Amino acid sequence: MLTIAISKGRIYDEAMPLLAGAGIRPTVDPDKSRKLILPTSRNDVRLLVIRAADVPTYVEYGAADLGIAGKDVLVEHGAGGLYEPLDLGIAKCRLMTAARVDHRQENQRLRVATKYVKTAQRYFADKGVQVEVIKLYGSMELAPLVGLADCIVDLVDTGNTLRANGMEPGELIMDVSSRLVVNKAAMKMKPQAVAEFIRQLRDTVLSRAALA
Ligand code: PRT
Ligand code: MG
Repeated sequence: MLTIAISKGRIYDEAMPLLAGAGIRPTVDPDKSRKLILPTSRNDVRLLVIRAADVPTYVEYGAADLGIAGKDVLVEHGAGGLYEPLDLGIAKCRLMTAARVDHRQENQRLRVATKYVKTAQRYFADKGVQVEVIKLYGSMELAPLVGLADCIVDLVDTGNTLRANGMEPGELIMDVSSRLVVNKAAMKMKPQAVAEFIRQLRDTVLSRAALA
């Protein structure tokens, strides 16, 4: 049995056509069911539907053999315990700093609101900028509007969310896309099943890239 961890929403929606290329189609719709373990058209494959930030944890501990997660999540988690054999080229965006269009720094030490605490700390430390990082769990764009922070570190795709809130992108921290991650023990315990799955997924990703 291969167990694949994935999050609902944009990653799930964009990954399904790729999994279909490996003959994997969930037989239950996660938006219509409360099931967290989804059976698939392949008897030897099941999906775990979990929060995006939890995917590396399930894979690292071997509760899932494989997972699909954004590079943002993997960098923040620290991907040391995982193999990352494949860039799936889906759910693309950029991790950026952003501030109010009329930004004035209110605080002596730059205050940065983000859910990417470690990544933000490392980024500013590398630049030699002293910051105070404030951990949030979502809606980072609000923080500078109400004086909680001078700027944010968040994902940007179209920029519409920033614009709608009187903010603008600043510096690029990293380009983000979703990656396949693999538990290191699974690679040794189920080498054939894992290698075959990676190969099928890579073929699908490459043929899609050739069409694009
Ligand atoms: O939503 P939930 O709290 O359950 O968890 P999550 O936010 O971690 O999950 P989800 O499904 O929203 O995001 C999962 C992954 O999708 C992220 O880890 C990224 O790798 C990837 N991804 C790609 C994005 C975006 N694009 C994206 N645009 N994740 C979030 N956004 C958000 C962004 O945070 C901001 O609020 O969309 C908004 C910006 O979009 P634009 O188009 O307005 O710029
Ligand atoms: Mg979200």
